[in-house]
Amino acid sequence: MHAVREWLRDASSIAVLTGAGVSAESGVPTFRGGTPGTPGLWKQHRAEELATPGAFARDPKLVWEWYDWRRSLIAEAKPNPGHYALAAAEARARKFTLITQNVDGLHELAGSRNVLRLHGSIWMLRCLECECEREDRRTPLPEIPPRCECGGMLRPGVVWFGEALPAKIWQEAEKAAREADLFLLIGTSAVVYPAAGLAPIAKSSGARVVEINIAETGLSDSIDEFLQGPSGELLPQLIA
Ligand code: BV8
Ligand code: ZN
Repeated sequence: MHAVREWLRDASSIAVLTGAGVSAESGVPTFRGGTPGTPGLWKQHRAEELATPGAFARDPKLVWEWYDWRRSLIAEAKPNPGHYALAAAEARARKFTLITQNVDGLHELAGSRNVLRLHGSIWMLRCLECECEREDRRTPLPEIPPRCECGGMLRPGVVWFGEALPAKIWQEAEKAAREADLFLLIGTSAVVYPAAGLAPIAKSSGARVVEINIAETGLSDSIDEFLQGPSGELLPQLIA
């Protein structure tokens, strides 16, 4: 822990990848917690089945019920000390890029400025017809599935499995990982690609990689330092 605090202080360029684990202490259930009531397991459906274009084409109402349920959960969630610590670290660092897989918007709410949202935002809705995109924070949504003024059906502004990540955002994330001399991997099971590829990219470009998680992941034995514990507790200790 002490060494990592020094690395943080001396780093000239920091890149961070966060996953659902950083929002767990805000009461937003993780994807693969697997316990009933998490997005990973909702009404006997798994996230990987519902978060796909196929599921939406087959049953837009069911997929929207899942997102509406998650939106209502997230609307009640507040950023936790881990989110605030990352926002404070950004304010103090020379170069700091926060890359997140989360769609809950809690990093922005905690004051993080330079946030790359690899998988989009649960608050954005996009029209399948006219492709217009707007932020809509109403929970619950007035109608399911929600409709655009043009009559088209709206979809959640997130990246589903099998869909490409926004090209510009992915390029910026890759660049930040390559140029970082310190890379923090926080609260992610590191099973979803291409996001999970960022830590190895940073490592092979010469960065020190530090992982913060309550449990080991597939990347834990190929990084420089593994700090075991809840990010809401460890991050404030690291960044204070
Ligand atoms: C792509 C948005 C190609 C939606 C998400 C086979 C078939 C089809 C595809 C694939 C395949 N094999 C591989 C793929 C590629 C696929 C993939 O990686 N699949 C995995 C499952 C194997 N990837 C894709 O499809 C990507 N696109 O490849 O496109 C392409 C290219 C060009 C042109 C066309 C196509 C798109 C991936 C994006 C999917 N969308 N979400 C929504 O949110 O509804 S992914 C989803 O998983 C969430 O975004 C989530 O963030 C992400 C990753 O999960 P985690 O964040 O890691 O969360 P998880 O629950 O897994 O883990 C929580 C962690 O926190 C745990 O480690 C836990 O220990 C820890 N934790 C818990 N509490 C705490 C904590 N840590 C600290 N403190 C705590 N308190
Ligand atoms: Zn429209």
